[in-house]
Order: sequence, then structure tokens, then C-alpha cells
Amino acid sequence: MTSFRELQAWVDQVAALTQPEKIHWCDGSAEENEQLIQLQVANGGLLELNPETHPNCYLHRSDPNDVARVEHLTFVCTPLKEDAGPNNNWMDPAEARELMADQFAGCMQGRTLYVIPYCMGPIDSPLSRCGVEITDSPYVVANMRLMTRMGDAALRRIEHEGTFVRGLHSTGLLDPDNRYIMHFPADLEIQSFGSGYGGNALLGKKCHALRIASHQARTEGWLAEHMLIVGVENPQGEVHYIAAAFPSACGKTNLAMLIPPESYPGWKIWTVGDDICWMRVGEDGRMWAINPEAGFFGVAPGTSEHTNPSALAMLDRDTIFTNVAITEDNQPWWEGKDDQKPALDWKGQPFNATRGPAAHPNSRFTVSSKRCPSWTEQAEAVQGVPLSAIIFGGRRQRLVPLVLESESWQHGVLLGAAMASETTAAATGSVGKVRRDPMAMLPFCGYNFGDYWSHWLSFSERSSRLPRIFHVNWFRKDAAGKFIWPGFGENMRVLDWIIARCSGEAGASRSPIGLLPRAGDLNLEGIAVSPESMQALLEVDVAAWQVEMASIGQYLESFGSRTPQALQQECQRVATALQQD
Ligand code: GTP
Ligand code: SPV
Ligand code: MN
Repeated sequence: MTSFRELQAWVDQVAALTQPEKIHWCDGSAEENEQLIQLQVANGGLLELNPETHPNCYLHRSDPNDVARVEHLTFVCTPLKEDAGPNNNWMDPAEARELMADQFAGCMQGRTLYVIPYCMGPIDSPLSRCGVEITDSPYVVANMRLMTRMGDAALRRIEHEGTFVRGLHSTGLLDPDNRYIMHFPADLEIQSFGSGYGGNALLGKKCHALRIASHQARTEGWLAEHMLIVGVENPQGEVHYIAAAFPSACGKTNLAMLIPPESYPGWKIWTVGDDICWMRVGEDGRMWAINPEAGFFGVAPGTSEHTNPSALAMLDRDTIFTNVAITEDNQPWWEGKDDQKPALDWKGQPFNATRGPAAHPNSRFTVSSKRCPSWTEQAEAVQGVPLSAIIFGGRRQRLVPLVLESESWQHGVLLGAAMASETTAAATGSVGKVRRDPMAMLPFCGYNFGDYWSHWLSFSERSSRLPRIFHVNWFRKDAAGKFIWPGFGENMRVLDWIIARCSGEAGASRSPIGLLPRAGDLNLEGIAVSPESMQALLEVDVAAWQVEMASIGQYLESFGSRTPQALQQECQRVATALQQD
């Protein structure tokens, strides 16, 4: 119940349509959470994991047809199709509403309707935005409690502010043929039906904090991005904050929690966020960023003592696992974790290596960010943290060098717009196919990419103190198909160069595609990467880049008149430089 009439009226209206047996307003308390967890343990929705090794940890096995985001079933419903752009699936808002009303009619009979008031961002921050998710999934409630500031405090802010994003969700019958993730940006509204998984169902995350927020951000003059935020502290105690956009399952969580290698004594990485960044130009002209989330919904496979010890450390209590395997004694397990053996696979069947991996490749953990050993109080700062650099990056076996600095803001925006990456298991569909994924926002931008690039470019008129823009690629492979760069903690060396470039302390050489470190500019002390490997990692194959630039030019053109001229010109400038090289 709420005194805010608009919210109460919407809940009443949804209840009349969906006909739940009960309505529960979530207060976010520990008691409420405990009741919801016990309810799911009793009905099989959650399995309690080994309480000695993993206290208060639970496993959820999703429907095998519901294991990832569904980009082909995700729509942006703007009155004009052009406003959603070729980067989005589009449906007429009236048509979409009718379709969804049919799905939702009576869908909560016999179920409880949960009302989840939540705040994206620190509860008292002017940069934060609130929403209310209505759902019939107690698993969603438990996840939203970890991922957002959920409950009474958020409700009070909503009642005070009088505005919120409306998100309506039902798992329905989990039928992939009746599954839709609909966005109505003009009405700040989301409707999601037929999935209980991740970004399809935890509406605060991709639906609100990226698709709806990117639209809001454009109107209000800020940016909502698919980026991690880290602080890099040097031995003198100075902290530089960096935001980095990589596509799904391309290393954000790992970079956000990096542990510096031994050759970096006195350096420390602070985690502000691992997936989403809201940023705006502050009064001082710098870009200030907040993490709108309060938890991590991270990829489990590959997380180990060697790759991401901080992540592993936070997962030994108070965590919800989804679609991981379990050992004989009910410990969570996934490929790459350790040398324990899986007993049951992610479907709950006895593990059989001939039937595929034990954990689903998109299996995940949900955990409060405060459990992260490198979590910083700055994640609660109401004004956010000031950014020194922005990094774009993708998963590219070939072509793209380890690191590259842009010549200017405009060139940096081109580097973002030209991003491409091999697809991963984070979305249903084929894995390993190179596709363009501008700013890692292809699945998440709530409006036409052409307009989005114009919005990015416009920031150079708002400030002369913007962060410098870089591009990285940890995923170059050699002829034998092995990663050339050791990655993970060793990525610190690249961050070091980036920061030193920002403070004018590191050298670089100019190439047609941007500024690259020379041999000697990167600190390679204590690392076994041969000079030949370094050369391969920093090589610019001019002929191959000419082909790439032509393809980027065509891609930009496919957005027609919405593509900013300035971006086309920048693309042309690089193409010409390559010709003259
Ligand atoms: P989303 O949560 O889907 O947005 O993914 P993310 O960008 O946070 O990706 P994450 O950090 O979870 O990494 C995904 C996979 O890439 C994991 O299996 C990691 O082990 C692997 N990975 C991360 N960083 C590196 C790296 O530097 N080198 C290599 N080779 N693999 C990496
Ligand atoms: C991603 O796919 O980028 C994720 C996971 O962060 S999900 O929340 O499912 O979108
Ligand atoms: Mn993500």
C-alpha cells in the first residue's frame, strides 16, 4: 500500500488484469527475504547449498529454454519506427500493448503479485532514478534485493519524487514462443513476459538502467552506458577512475575486480561497478559517474582463484547461483573453478561430459557488491566519481591491438561506434560470430544509434575536461588458437599506461588508427610475454585495417540520415590516413 495515488492506481489496475491470489508490497527487510527464500526452498525454486562451505547460498535451476537474454524478442516501442532505429526490434506501441495485455490477462491466478519499489543508484543521489517492478516471481524479488536498493527507502523516494519507471513482469508459462521484453521509453514503461532469467526479468538492470535510462539520458543530457567503473590507486594514494564498455561476457566483472600483479606493489584497484555506468558532466567540467546497481549478476564459468580471486571470495556466502553445477557435497561448481568434480549438471542430471559442460556457459551468481573485497565507499558517493578515462573493448581474435588511444573525443566516439566483438553465451543465438556492437550497447540502447552517436559527440561542446578515450582487446589469439595476452591481473599494465597517458607521463607512437604504446612504454617487468608476442599484440595491419574501415563506413551509413556527419568525416579521416601510410 502507498499514499501515492498514481502508484496505487497502477498496482490496482495490474492486479485487475493479472488476477493474483495475493499482493505483497516488498519492504526489503531481512525477515521478508528469509520468508521468500524459505518459500522457494519449499517449492523447489531454490536448492540450499552446503551450509558449512557456503552459508546462506542457494541454487536456482532455470527452465532449460530460458537461460539467457533474448535479443530477438526484445522490442523498443516508439511511435515512430525510425526513433528506435535499425539497432532495435520495433513494434507500434498500441499493437505491443494489446499483445501484452492478452499475455498478462489472468496470468497471476493462484500466484502472489510482488510490488518491488527500487532505486537505481545511491538512495540520496540526484543522479539516481527509481522504478517499481511488479512480478510474480519470488526469485526475481530475491535477486532485485541484491541488485538494487529495494524496499521502503526506495518507496519513500518515489512517493516524494512522484515519478518512477513502471516495470511489469510475469514468468507466464516460460514458453519461448510467448516471450516478449517490451520497452515504451516515452512512457518510462517496461513489460516483460515469459522469461524468469537475468536481464529479461530483473527489470532494474538492462531494461531500466540501460534501455529506458539511455532514452532519458539523451533527453536530459547525460549518458547511461554498459560500463564497469574502477578506481586505480597508485602507491602515492592518488586514485584515477576509469569506465570501460565491453560487450556481455567480455571481461567487465573481471576488470572491475582486478588484483594488481606482484610487480605493482602498493597499487590497488577499487570496484565501483561491474556492468552499468550513469555519467554526466559536473560543474567542474569533468565526467562524474555512478553505478546504479547494488550487486553483481556475474558470469560464473571461468571465475577462479587465478582469474578473479575477489569474485570467488565474495561467493562463499549470501549468494544466489543460477544454472551452475554442484559437487557431491552440494558446493557450487563451474568450468574453470577448481579441480573438484561436478556431481550434478546445471539441469540437475548426473554429470556426463558427453552431454556438454556441467555449468551452463551463461550460469551466473547474484551477490551484493558490498561482499566484494575491493568494493569502495565511493560507490555510495552521491555525486559519483570523476572519470579520467573511458575504455571501449571487444573480443577479437585478430586485427585489433591490445591497446590504442584516440586522437580526440570525436575519434574516441568513432572507436566506440566501430566496436565489434565475437558473440557470447550471454544472449541466445550463435556464439563466436563477430558482430558490430557499438559502445557494447547493441542490445541495450533504447533509441536510434545514429541519434546516440550524435548525443555522444555533443559532449565535446559541453566540456573541455572530458575523459580520454581508449580501446583495448585482451582476446588476440595466435596461430594455435591460444590467447597471446595473459589477461586478467596482467591487464593492470594496460591500465597503468592509460593512466600515465592521461597525466602526460607515458609515451606513444602515432599510427593511422590511433596512438599505441611503443615497446618500452608498457611495463612488462615480471611477465612472460615474448617481444614477438608484444609485436603481434601491437601490430597495425594496414591492408586489413583498410578493409575494416570500409566496413565501418558502410555500417555507419546503414543508419542513413541519422548518422552524424562528423562521425562519417572522422571515419573518412582514418581511412585516408591508412591510404597515406
Ligand atoms: P556481462 O555480465 O555479461 O556483462 O559480462 P562481463 O563483461 O562482466 O564479463 P566477465 O568479466 O564476466 O567475463 C566473461 C568471461 O571472459 C569469463 O569467462 C572470464 O573468465 C573471461 N575473461 C575476462 N577477462 C579476461 C581476460 O583478460 N582474458 C581472457 N582470456 N579472458 C577473460
Ligand atoms: C549481460 O548480458 O550483459 C549481462 C547479463 O550483464 S543480463 O543481466 O542477463 O543481461
Ligand atoms: Mn552486462
